[in-house]
Amino acid sequence: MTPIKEHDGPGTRRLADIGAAVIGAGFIGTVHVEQLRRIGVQVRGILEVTPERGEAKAQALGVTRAYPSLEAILEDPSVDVVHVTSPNHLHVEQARQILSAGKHVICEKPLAMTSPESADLVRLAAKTGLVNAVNFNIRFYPLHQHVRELIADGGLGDTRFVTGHYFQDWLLLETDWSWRLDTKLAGSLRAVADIGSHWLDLTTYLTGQRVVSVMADLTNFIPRRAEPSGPVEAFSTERSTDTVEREVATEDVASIMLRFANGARGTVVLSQISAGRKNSLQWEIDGSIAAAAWDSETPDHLWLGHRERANEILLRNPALMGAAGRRASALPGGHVEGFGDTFGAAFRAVYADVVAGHPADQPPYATFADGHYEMLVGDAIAESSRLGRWVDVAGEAKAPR
Ligand code: SOE
Repeated sequence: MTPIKEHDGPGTRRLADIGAAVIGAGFIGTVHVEQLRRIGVQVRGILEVTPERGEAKAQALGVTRAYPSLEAILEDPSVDVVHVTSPNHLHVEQARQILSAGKHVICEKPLAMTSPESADLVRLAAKTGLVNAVNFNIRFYPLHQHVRELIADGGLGDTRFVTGHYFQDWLLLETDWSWRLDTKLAGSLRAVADIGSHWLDLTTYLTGQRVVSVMADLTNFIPRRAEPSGPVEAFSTERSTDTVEREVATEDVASIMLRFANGARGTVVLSQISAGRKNSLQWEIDGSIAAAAWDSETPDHLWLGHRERANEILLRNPALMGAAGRRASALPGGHVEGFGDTFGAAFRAVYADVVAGHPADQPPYATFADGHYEMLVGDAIAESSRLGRWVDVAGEAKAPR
């Protein structure tokens, strides 16, 4: 594992001095806690919806403190960074308070409920000069770090066609429930905001090309669902049999055509109701001289396609990857790195800036500005589906015809 660069010089913080607190200790919040420990950051405590739930989760995670409130976190001088893994509707206010209190922030995606809110957060973050990140962790599969360098160095030629999918089945049944189905807690987009944002951020990151125009069709197949009493964690099948019927209108599936800034075209299809697909993200990037493809179910394998010689499979191996791929790798080749490891690799990049005391000029991790851009893409997708025509992403130059 590449050590986080700790700058020499007077007054420089060391990673071991840095403290973090995590808001939310559900499925994803727990991964945050575990991966922070993995990279050597002190987890000072967690905050949950109630003090009792916080105490129980702190006990289960072996975390010393269950904070009673966000204010208590912000008053703790031993906390330098706060991770926000609460439901979407809390992201903006919590991130605003964290930045205003002078602490760095890592927020789960999507950054906000609306793009005006995310724009405000971008302005506040820039004003404070604090490290601000959105956890688009999938960038940090080591092979993705390698592919970004490969494409930037012309390894595939010009990017022409970008395709793929992100399929899950955890919301297939009418009895499946998540706060993400409630627009008051999650926002007006669901599959697009929850998993489409990952795929769109990732392909933009890998190709270095922004999506500038979209043509989308969003569809809901399950208009009524049974909401159980009490909290339900993502992918959990444990729930109360005491339920209330709820109307749900947000999209179960999405079909989206894409135009990229350099004239490349693409399509992505999203679904949270595809039986047997537990968390299946696939992409293929077809360039003018070669192609590459990846499947999240075999994350250490990179397919490389050629016209005039045999195709290849690169098995993640620091010895065979570029500097970025090596930096993101924690284990030698053949020792598969997975979903949770990407959080550690992402946090190593973020905390290198925390140790430095400010964001790098062009951070490898997603910043609030990247999170805001994904909100604008979401706006264009929603409008395109409503109008039934191509819609440009606000602020982006038109794609070449
Ligand atoms: C549910 O769709 C979810 O937990 C997402 O919210 C995460 O971002 C994704 O990494 C796994 O699935």
